[in-house]
Amino acid sequence: MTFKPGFLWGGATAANQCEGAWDVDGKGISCSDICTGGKFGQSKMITPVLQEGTFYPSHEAIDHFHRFREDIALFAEMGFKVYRFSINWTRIFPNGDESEPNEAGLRHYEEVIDECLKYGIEPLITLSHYEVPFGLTKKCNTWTSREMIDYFVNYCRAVFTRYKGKVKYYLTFNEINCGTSIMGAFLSQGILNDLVNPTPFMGQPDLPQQRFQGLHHQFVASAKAVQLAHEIDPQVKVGNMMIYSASYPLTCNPDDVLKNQAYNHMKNYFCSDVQCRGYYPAYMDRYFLESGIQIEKHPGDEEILRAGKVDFLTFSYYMSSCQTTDTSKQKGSGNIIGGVPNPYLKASEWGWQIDPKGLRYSLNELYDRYQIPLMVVENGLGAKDVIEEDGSINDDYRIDYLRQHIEQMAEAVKDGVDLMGYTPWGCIDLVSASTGEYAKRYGFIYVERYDDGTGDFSRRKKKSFDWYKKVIATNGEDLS
Ligand code: BGP
Repeated sequence: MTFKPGFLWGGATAANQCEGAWDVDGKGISCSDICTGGKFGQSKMITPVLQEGTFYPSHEAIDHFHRFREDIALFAEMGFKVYRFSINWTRIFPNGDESEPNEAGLRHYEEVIDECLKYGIEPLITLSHYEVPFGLTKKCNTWTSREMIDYFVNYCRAVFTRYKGKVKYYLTFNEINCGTSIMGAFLSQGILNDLVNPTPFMGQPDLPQQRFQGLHHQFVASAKAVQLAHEIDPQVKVGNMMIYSASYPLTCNPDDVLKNQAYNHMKNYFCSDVQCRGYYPAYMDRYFLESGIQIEKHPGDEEILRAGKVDFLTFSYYMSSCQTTDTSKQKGSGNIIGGVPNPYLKASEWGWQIDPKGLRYSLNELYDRYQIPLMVVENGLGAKDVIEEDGSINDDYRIDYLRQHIEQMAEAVKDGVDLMGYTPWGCIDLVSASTGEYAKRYGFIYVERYDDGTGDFSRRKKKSFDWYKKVIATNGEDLS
């Protein structure tokens, strides 16, 4: 058997993309709640003042808040061993800075956790998944400010204390290294410099000084959360989470090789180096110096980082790209990762280049670098699904994608990688993080909800549902 006994097979979601119920039970507004819908090639908008009559996908999402029992029952039917979901910070602390938590919010997630445990499903909780309280954007421009560390730790304390004994696995910040890119300023860190006018999601003027200072505050907050979790419950394991996109030099020209190394340092390794090793990597000094970025660190921060190293490393893996200094090469059309296309790979409809072998390569690179357990907590194919006349959804393209990635995970395990589990993204259809669409579907379960706001939220199994059930039942041996 390739995958170890107890391998954590499951699926992943995020609160803002599936829950809806955006203002129920005292929930505050989160940054995702002020984003309109969009589509590939047409950016969603950030509207600091909510507009009457505008469609905000997160407000109802797929109504998982009210239907979590039905959804978890379906996950259990597939045999999930783990369900990765996030807690929406604004359900617990509506504005983000209150001293006491909102009991209704805590109770809701307790019910979700209990529902998982009822089926023997391990909850894996992301503490912050693109859901920064908008109240904190208004108060202190979120992670640009050091105050955020205390707000986050206070929130974590409420969560760790309440779910002690029930939850064994937490992740601090979803795709924390998104903050090394322009897109991460608002999506990941909640930074917004114009609180009046609507701004295109990808069009906010970029201030790298803010993002990198924000990352420093997140590193310290994450390290404090790791220590706090261990203090409250020594059984708990806390991981980091990053977006990992394998990157190759386009040619063996040493210029391309060096450019690729610099890309990897910045995008793929900077954050995990800090969170797994407990200190800043030397290569960032030169970048900061040459970019005029000054990170304000407080006395004691270095000790905190060292003492708050993560127990395991998790990452999302969707695609890969190439780097070159040849300016005649066209950039890829994918909307998240830069770089130029790899001529050996095909892309999804959204321009994400599909590269299963890159997952094996990535797992080996990461395990060799950090020597701690790894988990793939997002992977999947965003695609348009069609309901046939007989009601079936034959998503063979998704099965092929997942099969090829699982095959490569198995190779990586044989290579010696310590892999804990696998939670494909959007195990139930939900709202896209980058484009705000429903049309980009990832799930084993189809949700009748569409970009024009129609649909009755009903659920139906896709062909991939039974396929994944078999994969789990055979612990990844039968991928046919
Ligand atoms: C990751 C995010 C998820 C998720 C996924 C797919 O970046 O952590 O929240 O949405 O990507 O991306 P998208 O929804 O843009 O297709």
